[in-house]
Amino acid sequence: MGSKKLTMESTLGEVYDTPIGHDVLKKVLLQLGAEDILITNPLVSKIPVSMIGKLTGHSMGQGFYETLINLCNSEKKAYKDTKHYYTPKWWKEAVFYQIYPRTFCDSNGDGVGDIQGIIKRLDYLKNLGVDALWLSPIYDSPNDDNGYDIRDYRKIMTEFGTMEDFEELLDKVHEKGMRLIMDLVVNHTSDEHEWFKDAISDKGSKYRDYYFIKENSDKAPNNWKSFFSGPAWGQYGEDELWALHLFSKKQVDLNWENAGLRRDIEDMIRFWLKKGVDGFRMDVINYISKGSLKDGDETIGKMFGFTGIEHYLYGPHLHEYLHELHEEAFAPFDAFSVGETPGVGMEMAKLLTGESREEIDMIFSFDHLETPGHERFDDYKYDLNYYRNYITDWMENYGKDCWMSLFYDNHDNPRMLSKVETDPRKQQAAARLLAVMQFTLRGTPFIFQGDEMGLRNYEFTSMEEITDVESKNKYAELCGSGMSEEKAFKTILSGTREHARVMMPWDDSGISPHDPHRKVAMTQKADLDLTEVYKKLIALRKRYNALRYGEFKVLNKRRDRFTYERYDKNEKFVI
Ligand code: ISL
Ligand code: CA
Repeated sequence: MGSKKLTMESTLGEVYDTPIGHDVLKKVLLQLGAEDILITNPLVSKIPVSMIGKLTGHSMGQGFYETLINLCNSEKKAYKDTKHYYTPKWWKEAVFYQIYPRTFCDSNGDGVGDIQGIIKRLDYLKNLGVDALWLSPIYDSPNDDNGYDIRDYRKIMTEFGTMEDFEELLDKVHEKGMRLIMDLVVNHTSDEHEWFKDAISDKGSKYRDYYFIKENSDKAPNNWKSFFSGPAWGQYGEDELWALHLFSKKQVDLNWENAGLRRDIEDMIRFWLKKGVDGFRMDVINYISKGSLKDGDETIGKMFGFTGIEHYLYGPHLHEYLHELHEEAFAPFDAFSVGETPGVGMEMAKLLTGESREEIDMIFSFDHLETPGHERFDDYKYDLNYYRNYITDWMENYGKDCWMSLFYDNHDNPRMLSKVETDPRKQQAAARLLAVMQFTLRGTPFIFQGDEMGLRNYEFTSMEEITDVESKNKYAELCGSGMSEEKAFKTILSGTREHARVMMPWDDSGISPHDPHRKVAMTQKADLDLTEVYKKLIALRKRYNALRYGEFKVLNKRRDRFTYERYDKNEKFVI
């Protein structure tokens, strides 16, 4: 791959040859609903960058090209895969299970899931074949974003229990030979965190520089947009100072350029690792390095929905900060890390997870969650031919230095099964198909709570049933822009994260008697329970090396077909 400096006159092929150019162009095509054949086509690859607009039928501003070229020049060398085998690691062999504690299991009937509820279900999880648990945040929080707005990193959320409950959970998990990872939310804190309170009220506070705080003025410091609607700047405190919040107004972004902040974060991570936690899932970790606070390019903003994103999606110090975290916090404990990295493509992923880079172990890539040209709030049927192409690309090209995660669902998305197949008569087959791929492809499977019970989307009937801040803000925004309430609600229904946050339908005690959605989930489980299928597939994966570390070869990928081989020296599976 090229190493000369790119300019506006460089060709698309040259851009595509740089790791960032590769990922950005792929993402642009995905967003536009086009195929990447376009770029690999020899004719197209000779076209200069400044012609992309013509090629795609979109008019791009000058800023778009400049940003693209600058990003490409910031990282010209692709990651080189040097290995011929996969280094064995426990987390490559493990099956993970994500728990969203609020709706997993309620042990005391107050309507909120809790830590004792999780303890109650450990035998169930062990039995399923699960090796490791990922808990969505359980820290003290005012719950503007259900715990992703942390008020105190070293305290347990009162509704979920106490530190003793947590230690009991951790002990029991370990006693059963399982592992536990926590959620690490360090791109932002709650605006109720002590650091922020101090920072906003006291000009001389050392914490003022822990955030992006700017003097009061009539205009926000830049045009960046929040992921949860509206501008990414809010005004806080008596002096109405501006502070950056990429997510809700109560989630203020931390300034990672401040070395004191980085030391405090490392210290907090070690606090949990000393307790025996086995690692972390790192929330939006690729957003932590904010390059400059310059205005975002409007074309990029329109295309991706979030103006400003090019300044922090893959910021200038990202690798440096991750390596530092690795050295200071993770490595001494041999702890595991998986980064949540929205917008990161395969080449960037290699640079983040390549073994010799010593940054993070694995990432969650999200490009398979919607088919090209669609976004989460569209109502459409997912075409699995796209997933087949996507996953084949990763299987063939991610390399032996890197390892991927395999998942369809999490707490931020509607259920994949509902997207893939809406005909109830075919859902059983579709669910099995998804499961077979998840446990026989190469990578670490992450089950999201309820996948194994065949849970699907929930037919919410009004906005009153929707509690999620993202959906509520988006609804208000849509209605504010002139959309009818009915249409706005339909849009929310297609994409709301609430689908994944319905109380789990346990069929004995441990269910919230107050939960209005429970009945539906119980019916869904009753007609599509997959726990036995999951058990068998997990057991198979555990038994055969070929299914874990084996090679992958596509046999048939004609339309609506996907046949592949997994094999090693001794074993061979045709799937
Ligand atoms: O980037 C996005 C839109 O393209 C979002 O999907 C965003 O990356 C995602 O919502 C980030 O999720 C994580 O951080 C959020 C939290 O609300 C989510 O629950 C969490 O998984 C803020 O902490
Ligand atoms: Ca409870």
